[in-house]
Amino acid sequence: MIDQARRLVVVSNRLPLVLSPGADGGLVSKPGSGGLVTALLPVLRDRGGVWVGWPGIADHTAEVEAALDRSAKKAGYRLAPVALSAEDQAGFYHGFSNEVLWPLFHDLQSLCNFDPSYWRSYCEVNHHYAQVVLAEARPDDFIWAHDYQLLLLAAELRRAGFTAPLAFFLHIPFPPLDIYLKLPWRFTLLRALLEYDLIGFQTLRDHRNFIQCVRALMPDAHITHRTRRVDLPDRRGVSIGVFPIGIDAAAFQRQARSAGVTAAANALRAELPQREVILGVDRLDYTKGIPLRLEAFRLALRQYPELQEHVTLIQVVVPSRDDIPQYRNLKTRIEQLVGEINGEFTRPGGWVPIHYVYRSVDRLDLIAYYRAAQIALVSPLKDGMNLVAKEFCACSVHGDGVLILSEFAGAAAQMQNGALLVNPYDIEGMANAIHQACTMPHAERQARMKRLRQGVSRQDVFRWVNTFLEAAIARDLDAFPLPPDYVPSAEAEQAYWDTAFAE
Ligand code: ADQ
Repeated sequence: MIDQARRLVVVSNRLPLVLSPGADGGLVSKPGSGGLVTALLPVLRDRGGVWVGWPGIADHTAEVEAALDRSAKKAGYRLAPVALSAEDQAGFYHGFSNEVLWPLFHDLQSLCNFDPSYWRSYCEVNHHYAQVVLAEARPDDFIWAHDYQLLLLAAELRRAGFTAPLAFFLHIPFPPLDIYLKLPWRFTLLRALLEYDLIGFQTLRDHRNFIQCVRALMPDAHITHRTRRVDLPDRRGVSIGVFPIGIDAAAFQRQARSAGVTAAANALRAELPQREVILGVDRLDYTKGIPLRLEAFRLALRQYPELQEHVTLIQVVVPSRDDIPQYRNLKTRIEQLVGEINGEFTRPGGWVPIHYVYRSVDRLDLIAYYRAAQIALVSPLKDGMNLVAKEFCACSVHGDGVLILSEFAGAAAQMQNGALLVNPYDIEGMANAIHQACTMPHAERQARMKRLRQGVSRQDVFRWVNTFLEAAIARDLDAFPLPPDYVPSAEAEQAYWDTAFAE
């Protein structure tokens, strides 16, 4: 069982809220968005503890402290801000985190900008986070760092003489050796990461890639316990685990059944009568595969004209990182494709094939979209997990939704028995999957969705946190069952193509 007495110190790039100057000159606090916040908020609220991170504002003033204290009182745990200058943000966050690690770890090395000044800033800012942790932490706290912005945090803490156990969870994928090797700072980074005592990955794929890198780049590392432990000559062993993240499934289900969401979903459906509603929901990000998805939808409409006027794609895109040129270009590309497709197929006074929503929608509106849709099209080029896939299933309360899911989303390993898996680079395959989903018999939809909903409920976020904390305390991962793996099978692919072309 988890030692409930241990206080939890969560360290992540951002605090789970954003402060910004309000119209009256004071500070406004807004809840943050994104997978990490969605996953951890309910847990810290229940256990109590400290969350260390950047508060979303450059100046660190008494006013910021006061605003955080007010929010912390409401939230039930302490918020410890890390002050980052605009220059830090540019080099550490926009630079190294989002122009080097993000594309590299999603296998998109050609999008990387390996600017050495970004690396220096990343080292300095990780040092800075370590200083705040040192000021906050008590010796018996449980310190849990999150994600690719903090790969060097443990090494910085160790350098300062900190000896308590440190755990880390990587929310994004870990790349295979050939891609990781492109990183100019590959040895330093890998060695620094091994200063954590527990490293958690989303999937066996990421675990395999990591072990492959350790084997190749660190000949002095001794890998044991069925690759779940790495020993180095100069330090104690590091546990390497796989913990696929979940969602607060019960909360999504409850909200999806609420009167407000039911009314909003019915209103959406009333606007699109007799139509199959396909939903895409993504942060604006080139890893999410939005342009290829739109091309697949266009191909489905061309190849299966019977879908025209019977299918509507609602694509919600949440603005993100729009100060990075690649993201602005992506936005333009999406708008262009939406325009082209609507231009080609829209019927005068009637059907518009794509409804494009470019804004952050609030949670209940998002759930209403999930509930109103019969099909979710989740096709990232690569994704650590992808919570949208799980949220859609939790909200499909009538049990007849169809999930089309990229085989390169971490979620594919757990959801392969219910979802229609697609290769997001294969436009024809995706177009066929759209057709298959639209024409799937009701009984098959229900059987698939039942399996998906059971999995999402069972493997929820509370179980994820509990398992991670138990693993951190046990330090021996042999007792922890490994989650399912996903590797495409030639037989399944052949069977798929045989069915796709059978008349
Ligand atoms: P993200 O890249 O942010 O997370 P994802 O897992 O899809 O990706 O999570 C997106 C989250 O944003 C979902 O919880 C969703 O509800 C929320 N969201 C979507 N649309 C929204 C909107 N309009 N307004 C507000 N919130 C919205 C990273 C990794 C993923 C990994 C998660 C969790 O990149 O691979 O699954 O962390 O570990």
